[in-house]
Amino acid sequence: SDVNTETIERRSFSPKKIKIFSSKYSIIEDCHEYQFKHDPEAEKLLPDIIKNNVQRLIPGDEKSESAKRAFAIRRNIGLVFSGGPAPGGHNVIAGLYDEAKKYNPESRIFGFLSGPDGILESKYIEITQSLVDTYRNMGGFSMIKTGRTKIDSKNKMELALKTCMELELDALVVIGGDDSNTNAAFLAQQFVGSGIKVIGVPKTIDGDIQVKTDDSRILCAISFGFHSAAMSFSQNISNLTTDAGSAIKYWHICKVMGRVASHLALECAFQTHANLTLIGEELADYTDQQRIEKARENGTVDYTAYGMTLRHLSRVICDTIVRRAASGKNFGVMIIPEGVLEFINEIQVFIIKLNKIIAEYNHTHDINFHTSFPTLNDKLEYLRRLTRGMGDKDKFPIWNLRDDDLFDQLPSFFQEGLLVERDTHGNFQFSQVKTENIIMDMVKEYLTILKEQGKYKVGIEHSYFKSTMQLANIIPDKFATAIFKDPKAEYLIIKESIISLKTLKQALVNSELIGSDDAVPQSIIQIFKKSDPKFKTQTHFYGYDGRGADPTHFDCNYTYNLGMTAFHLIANGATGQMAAIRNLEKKFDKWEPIGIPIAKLMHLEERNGKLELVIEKSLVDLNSNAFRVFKTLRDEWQAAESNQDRYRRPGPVRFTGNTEDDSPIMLRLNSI
Ligand code: FBP
Repeated sequence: SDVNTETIERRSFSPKKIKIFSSKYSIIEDCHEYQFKHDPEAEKLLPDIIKNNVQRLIPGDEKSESAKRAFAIRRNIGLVFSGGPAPGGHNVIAGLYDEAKKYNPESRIFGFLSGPDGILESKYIEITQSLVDTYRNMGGFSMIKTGRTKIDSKNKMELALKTCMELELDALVVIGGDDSNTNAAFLAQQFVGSGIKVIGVPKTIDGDIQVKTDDSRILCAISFGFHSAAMSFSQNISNLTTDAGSAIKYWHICKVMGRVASHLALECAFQTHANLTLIGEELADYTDQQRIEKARENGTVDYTAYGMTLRHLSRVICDTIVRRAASGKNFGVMIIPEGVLEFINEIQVFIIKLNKIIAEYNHTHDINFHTSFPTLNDKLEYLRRLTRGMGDKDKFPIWNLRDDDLFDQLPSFFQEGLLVERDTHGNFQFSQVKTENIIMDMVKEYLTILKEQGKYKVGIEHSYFKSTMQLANIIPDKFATAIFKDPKAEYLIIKESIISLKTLKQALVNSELIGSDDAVPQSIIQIFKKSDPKFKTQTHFYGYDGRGADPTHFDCNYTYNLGMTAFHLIANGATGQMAAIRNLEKKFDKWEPIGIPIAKLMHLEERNGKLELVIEKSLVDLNSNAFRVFKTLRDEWQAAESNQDRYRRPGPVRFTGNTEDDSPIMLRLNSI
């Protein structure tokens, strides 16, 4: 059969319901205590929804006739997935469907197919009970599929309105990330006259939709799908820590998704205690104090001293590798966030410049940049023409000889990566760039230098080495030499940076471990050979697999309640709001369904070379508890000075039982 027991159990699992959803009706209460500093541009572009407040759903009067009427209306509700899949999406549909049918079995729910294209092309299906039951608590967005089309032009807005009017929709629910919720706000504004409500739902495994008020009160701690993806990645990474410590010959390099923010990498670090985890936001925050001071003394500012360079990053990574090797561990597990390059100053400059060049080209020519210049060479030639003052140089003074020079030094696969087509929202597509190879190539280069300098050596197990050396030190020399010949030789090889058999012999003679006429004993040659490190890596990408994982218990409950929240917001007449659950970081009985005004979350951001009004992404906050705890513990996880690794086993993704953590570790730390 195609259906196993796990699937049957999943389908029959009933998520918990927040208490308010057991009351007969809900009403909306405006919460004026939550304020946001919004962008003035949002007032201009979204005048009808910018005044929305945060809304809390509270129990309504059970005897109220008007509430009874409002809830019992027969409604048509459309819903659409937008952007990358995220575990739990089907439960949003289930929550909305169950609630809509509960109040009026005649209500109809339509699912637009393949993302926003389904709205533009009027392609949809009616969601039925059996469809909902087939997909309850199941991962992916396969029920109605998804897509990344943006409804941005006047024409597309009109097409969207036409489809929704033809279907006589009362409301449209957009289940998507920051860009899709941005889209939801613009649709809500566009639909004002039609009476069709638009509600957003915060989805993305990247976890970068988090909403805080001006005074830092958390309204939405994380988007749905994050926990499941993090748990799925973590299980795989944890398996690799076991492999690394067993085979003792590989560094496993794990790139984890998160187009920009490093939340997933941080959560995986907490879940697995991998030896090294890079957090992009921290790299951007780095400052080179010496260079800053030097420039200050000269009365100048050295802009390159702010933020970490690629070269410096490779040094930081090498430091961990070398230190672990010195205590006998020439293996380990490293987590690299997919979007790390976004935080490297020199790369970010390239991305912005190339975004502008490509956007300008598309704007001034009838043909798309990538169609005009299909191969990498064509593209490079075009850039060179700009620097030589040919082509459209006047229009693109931003690309100069220095850029050309620096760009030339990059490996061609990376040049190609930097020139890949932007997505429909104008985002750079990091998932298509082999970030891990760029970084690891530089690491390998530097390790070779360190090896030549005798600084990268494999020591023997730390505790053994330490205890025998301690013993050797307290035993009189003449006995020590006889008894501890090998450890002493080892000590020489490691600490005295012996890098060739010739210098080894000299060092042994100088330390009187052998006579000048003696041959170097085989046992010592073996130690020397063992200490000669080979840096071997295996790279892995954890992304699409976690996006397609089944939802965790946390995400099953979270998304089902989000679906119900979306219905109650609609029933109460809300529009331009994002359904959310407050207190997610606390125990379930504290969860509270709310609506968040999307327009107030907007700011101006560079997209496709222009400034656009979009929802601000939430990045890892370096002052958060979670990051501070990570900083305190990461040295222990690196285990450079001990032979005991501190790996943690998070176990598999589950939706029931006691083995899975209740919620992301990051969330629990931030709520302390
Ligand atoms: P959303 O923001 O749409 O949820 O997508 C996030 C993500 O999973 C990123 O982590 C990743 O960079 C990107 O999607 C990959 O997208 P694509 O499916 O277009 O390759």
